[in-house]
Amino acid sequence: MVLKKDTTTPSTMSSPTIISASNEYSPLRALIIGRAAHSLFPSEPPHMIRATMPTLHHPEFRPHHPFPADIVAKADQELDNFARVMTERFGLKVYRPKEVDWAKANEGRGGYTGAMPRDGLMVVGRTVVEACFGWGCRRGEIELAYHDVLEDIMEGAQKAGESVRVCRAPKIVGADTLYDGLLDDDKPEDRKDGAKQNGTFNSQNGNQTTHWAINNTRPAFDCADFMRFGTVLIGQLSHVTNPKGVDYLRAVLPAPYTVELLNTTDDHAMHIDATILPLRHGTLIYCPSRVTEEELRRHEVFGDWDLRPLPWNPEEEEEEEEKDEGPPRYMCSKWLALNAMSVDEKTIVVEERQERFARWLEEEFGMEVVRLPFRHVNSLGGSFHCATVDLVRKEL
Ligand code: ABU
Repeated sequence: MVLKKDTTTPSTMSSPTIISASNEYSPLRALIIGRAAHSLFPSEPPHMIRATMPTLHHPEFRPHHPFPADIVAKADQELDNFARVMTERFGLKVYRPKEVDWAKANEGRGGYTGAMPRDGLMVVGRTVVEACFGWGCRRGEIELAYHDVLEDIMEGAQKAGESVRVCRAPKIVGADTLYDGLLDDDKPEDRKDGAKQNGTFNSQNGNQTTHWAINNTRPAFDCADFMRFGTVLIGQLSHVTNPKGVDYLRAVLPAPYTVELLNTTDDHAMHIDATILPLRHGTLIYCPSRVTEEELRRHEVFGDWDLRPLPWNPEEEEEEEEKDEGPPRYMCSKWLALNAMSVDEKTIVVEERQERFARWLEEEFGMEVVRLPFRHVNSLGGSFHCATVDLVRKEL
C-alpha cells in the first residue's frame, strides 16, 4: 500500500537535540524513565477507584498505603535495567526523576509515584506540556519529581540555542470542585444522568452512556489520554480527562497542532495507551473492545493506515502471570501489552512475559522486539509507554 507521506510534521525543525517529538514511533534520541521508590496506592474517592481500578484490588486504595516494598524494589530494578538498555544498547540520553518520599507529598495527604511520567508530561513539537491532573493525590507530582529534569532541559536548550517552551499546569486556587456532585455522599439528585449541576458531563457512544468520575468545572487531563500523529493529537475523554481539559490543551499547544477526540467504548477509560498502539507511520494496533475501526477511520490522519485489531482477547486468556503467580496488576487492564514503547519504526520494547504479543509483532509486522522484565512496574500502574516520556524523536 502506498501511504501518504507524513506531511503533517512541521518541516521547520532543524535537528533539535533537547526537545522535539511529533509522533510515537520515529527514532528516539532522548527520554525520561520513571522511578518507583516510595510509591503509594493513589488515594482518591471510592467512586473514582470503582470507575478506574480492577475490582479485586479496590480495598488497597486507601490513604497512605504503600505498595508492597518488594514490588517497589523490584520495579526500581526493572526501571534501572530499562534505562541501562536504552543508554548502552541504543545510545539514548536518559533522564531520571528525583527520588521523592510520596508519603510526605501534598502537605502530608500523600502522593502516588514517580514511575508513570507519561501521565504528567508530554512533548509536542518543541513544547513540554504538564498535565492538569484530575487526581488530587497527583498534584505536585511534576514539581516534586521532575523539576530538575525540566531545569536541565531548559539549560540544555539555552546552551544549544534551541527555543523550547515548558507549559506548567496552572495552580488551583481555593477548593477543587472536580468531584462536586459525584462523591458517594453527594445528594443523588445532583448525580442524575446528564445533570447540568456541578458541571457533570456524560458521554454518549451509540447506545452506551459513560458517566465520568469527574465533572467539567475546571480543566483536567492526563497526558496519557493523548497520542501524537504529526500535527494531530488523538485523545479521549476519560475519568481523568474532561472537555475543559481538552480545550486547555488545544489552547496551549503551538500552531499547527490540533486535538481530535476518539470515541471509545471503554467505560473505565483512563489513558489511551492500551487502546491504540501505532507501530510506525501507517500501521496501528488497536483494542477492539474499546474502539472500532470505523471510529478510527473517521479521523483523516488514519485514512490510509493499516489498522489492526489485536486478534485475541486477553480478557479471555489465562494470564502468564497467573500461571506463575507474578505480582498483582493492581491498576491495569488485561490489554496492557499494548502499552509498549517504540524505539523506532522497527524496534519496540515489550514486557518479556508477553510472548504471544511479541511473536505476533515479529511475525506479522517484522518488528524487532526488545523483551525486558517489567512486571513489577506493571503492578504500579503501567508498562513501558506509561513509564517514559519521549523528549526527542528524530524527524522521519
Ligand atoms: N495507565 C495505562 C493503563 C491502561 C490499561 O490498563 O488499560
